[in-house]
Amino acid sequence: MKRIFAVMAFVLSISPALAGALPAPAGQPILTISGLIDNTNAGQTAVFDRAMLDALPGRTTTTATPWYDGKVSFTGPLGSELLKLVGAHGTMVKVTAVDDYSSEIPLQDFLDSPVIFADMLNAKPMSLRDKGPLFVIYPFDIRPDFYNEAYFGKSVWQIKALEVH
Ligand SMILES: Nc1nc2c(c(=O)[nH]1)N[C@H]1C(S)=C(S)[C@@H](COP(=O)(O)O)O[C@H]1N2
Ligand SMILES: [Mo]
Repeated sequence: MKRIFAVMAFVLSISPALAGALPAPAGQPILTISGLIDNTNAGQTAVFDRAMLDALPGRTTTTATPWYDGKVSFTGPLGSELLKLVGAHGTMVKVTAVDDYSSEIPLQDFLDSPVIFADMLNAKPMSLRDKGPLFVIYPFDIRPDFYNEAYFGKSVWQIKALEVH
């Protein structure tokens, strides 16, 4: 029993030190995450440059799309890994683009399937003109049932911010 209390005291004492321990970006920030997150590096928010995003486990999704000619390849960090890194809790992620278009994506979508925040198109960094710097890409290659208007609407391009709520 004494041992259990000792372990609990240890866990309680390290958790405040871990919360918020996210390194600040060295490069130009391209994404800001706010809302229900435990780990921050800029006030109440977590900001990311491309290198921080590319350091996360990712995926390449090769698929036809409504937006480009023929099959293209998208590469970027897994949404699940990004949201885990910031300690996201809650139920929804509001994804906002530079044109202020936004879409609400259930947090569960990121846990159920390998949705990525693509930052590369055909292995090259995605420019704003190519719908970069970040584009939500559902795994249309392994989930053809996602290939419909409901998921196209969640496929936000030119992303600048996420708000977890
Ligand atoms: N940044 C941004 N992403 C966006 C949109 C937008 O207006 N801006 N429209 C969304 C909607 S509602 C859909 S259905 C698809 C539309 O793609 P399309 O206009 O090429 O058909 O992109 C989604 N992603
Ligand atoms: Mo749409």
